[in-house]
Amino acid sequence: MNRPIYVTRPYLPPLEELIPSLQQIWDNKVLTNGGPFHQQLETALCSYLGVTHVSLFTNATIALVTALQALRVTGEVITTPYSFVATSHSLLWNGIRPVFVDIDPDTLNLNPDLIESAITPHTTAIMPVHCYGHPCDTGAIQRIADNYNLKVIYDAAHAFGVEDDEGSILRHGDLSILSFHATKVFNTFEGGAIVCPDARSKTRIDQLKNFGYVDEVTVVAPGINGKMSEFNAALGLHQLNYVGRAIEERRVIDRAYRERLHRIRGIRCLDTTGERVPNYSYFPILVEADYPVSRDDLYSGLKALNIHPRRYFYPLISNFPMYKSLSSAHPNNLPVANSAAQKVLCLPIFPGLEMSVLEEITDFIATR
Ligand code: T4K
Repeated sequence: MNRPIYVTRPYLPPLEELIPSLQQIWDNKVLTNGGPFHQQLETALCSYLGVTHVSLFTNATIALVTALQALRVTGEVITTPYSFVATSHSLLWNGIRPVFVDIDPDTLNLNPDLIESAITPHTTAIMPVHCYGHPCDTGAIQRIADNYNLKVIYDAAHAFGVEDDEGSILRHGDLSILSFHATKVFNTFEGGAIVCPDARSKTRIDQLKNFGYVDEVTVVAPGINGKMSEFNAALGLHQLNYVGRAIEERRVIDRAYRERLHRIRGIRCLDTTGERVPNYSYFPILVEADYPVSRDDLYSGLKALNIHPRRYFYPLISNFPMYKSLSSAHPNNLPVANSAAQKVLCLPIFPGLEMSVLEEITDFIATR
């Protein structure tokens, strides 16, 4: 396989399949603002994901910002430091103070047992992340939210297609946000969506992503421009035909990694027991203290072979300059997250990754 080997590569449908859709866009000259491909992709995603309402966005970051605005979230929001920085940036963009709570050592998701003690009179919502597509403890989080009258917005950027025993995990909470970035299981180059439970919420979200316009002369809120273009939507419709196959290829890779890594002392793979239908979006390993070399030595060793794993999520969000002065960002408050950020390495996983390369990676890990 051609080097370099990246942590992920986007899956793309055959180019010739796209041409008729592009021709249609060229013919009808509707390029954006809720055109026919946009409508079709929303409908197709509802059916694929088993949800009732989807509002497409230009990316997940703008969708997160809009979701908070849609629910009129203010004050303080409890969230995880162990995520991509977009999660808490969406709070700052709304003038909301993030309150970081530590993660569970097994799932690396927000630890529900620690949420209650972080609630103050200013808390209005919880923003957990289904990290690597592994479901949060949605039942425990909802019980706390109900007790304290808090909203729950799930950052489900990694969780396309993931199901628990009762269906899509996107049904949990008040809103869930998906990312369709090039690096995700399902991509529209750039893109994202808000999954919402009812038509009323979708109408408000659709207005907020279109500058707050209700009609030609009425603007009800300082909305943003978060609309997905017709090109991205058309691409998404074609991708949807292949995503099942792409996830199956990921499953085979996930299984091969687990089989080859589970006997190596000091290497821990995360469980996927929380989901009935996983999506294998990432393959994180934790390099523990009894492994012969440090995580960073392993990382550099693989890079020297032109193989590029990633340390998602290092540095921790709470250690970035715009967050580290928050009292909840102190490392003493977040021991599990700080430790995970020092140990994690996400190995390459994507459709088309050759078994010989996977074996080279696992052999290298086994022989340090
Ligand atoms: N919430 C969570 C929990 C997230 O993880 C993210 C994004 C968001 C919210 C926000 O979603 P968006 O607003 O992006 O929709 C990447 C992605 O840019 C980002 O979307 C993703 N999470 C994050 C975890 O990873 P980088 O800076 O690591 O990406 P980059 O460019 O280094 O790409 C990683 C590898 O992927 C490259 O080494 C090669 C490969 N690649 C990448 C691109 C862009 C390709 O092969 N082709 C490509 O076009 O952030």
